[in-house]
Amino acid sequence: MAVSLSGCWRRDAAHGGGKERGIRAVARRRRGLCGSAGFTLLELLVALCLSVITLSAVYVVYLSQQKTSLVQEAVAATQQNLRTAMYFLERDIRMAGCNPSGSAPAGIITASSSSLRFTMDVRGGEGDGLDNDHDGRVDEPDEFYDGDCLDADEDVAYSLGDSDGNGVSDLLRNGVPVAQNIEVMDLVYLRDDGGIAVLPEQIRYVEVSLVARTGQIDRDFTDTTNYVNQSGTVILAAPGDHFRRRSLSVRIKCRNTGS
Ligand SMILES: [Ca+2]
Ligand SMILES: [Ca+2]
Ligand SMILES: [Ca+2]
Ligand SMILES: [Ca+2]
Repeated sequence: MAVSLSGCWRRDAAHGGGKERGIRAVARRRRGLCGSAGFTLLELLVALCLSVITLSAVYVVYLSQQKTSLVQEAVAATQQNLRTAMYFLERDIRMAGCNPSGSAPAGIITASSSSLRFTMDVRGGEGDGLDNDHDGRVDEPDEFYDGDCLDADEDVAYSLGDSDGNGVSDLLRNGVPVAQNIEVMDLVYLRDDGGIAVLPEQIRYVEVSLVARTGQIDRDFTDTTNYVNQSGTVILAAPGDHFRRRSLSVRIKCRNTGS
């Protein structure tokens, strides 16, 4: 009997054990199903870390590109200042001493390595009612001169000065700024044969060398360049600061002066 009961218990136990295994299997399958539909905490943390790393990399690239763009804009503005300064200087110096009538006191008045003043007769005859070129017709379009250097823009002086008070010199034309942040203007005067002119009336060429700099510093850059003129003379020794600079040097021929 005992053996029989024991056998039933084992059968029941065996039967019940099968149910339990079935329940556990179902639970495992459910857990499996739940696992495939969601994320574990570890997976979320890994995804979060990857997102932070990716966003950080994107932000660094963005900052780098923004800085590069700002530097390029500053350098472009500096180059534009340089071109503007040279445009004015070339335009006016070519006309220095212009004296079609032969009676105007036109010529180079003062010439130093950092400033220049000259006169020319290029205005006044257009509407003065006179036949300035003595060809029988009064006030023609090409009758621009009148034998004096007293009209507007006939007495021109170039120098450097800090017109806006930002600590950097600007190119001044008759005291009026025409180009900002021109740090150096170096002027060399030559005779017609290329030798150094020692008198204003000898000046046939003016070698103009300009150095312009950016308005803001670039902390990742240090300027170690020695800036020289066409003769090789240093006009600005390596500043060692964080401003970017551009230079330009041109030999300008004075059509109306020199020997
Ligand atoms: Ca006239
Ligand atoms: Ca005339
Ligand atoms: Ca005149
Ligand atoms: Ca200035």
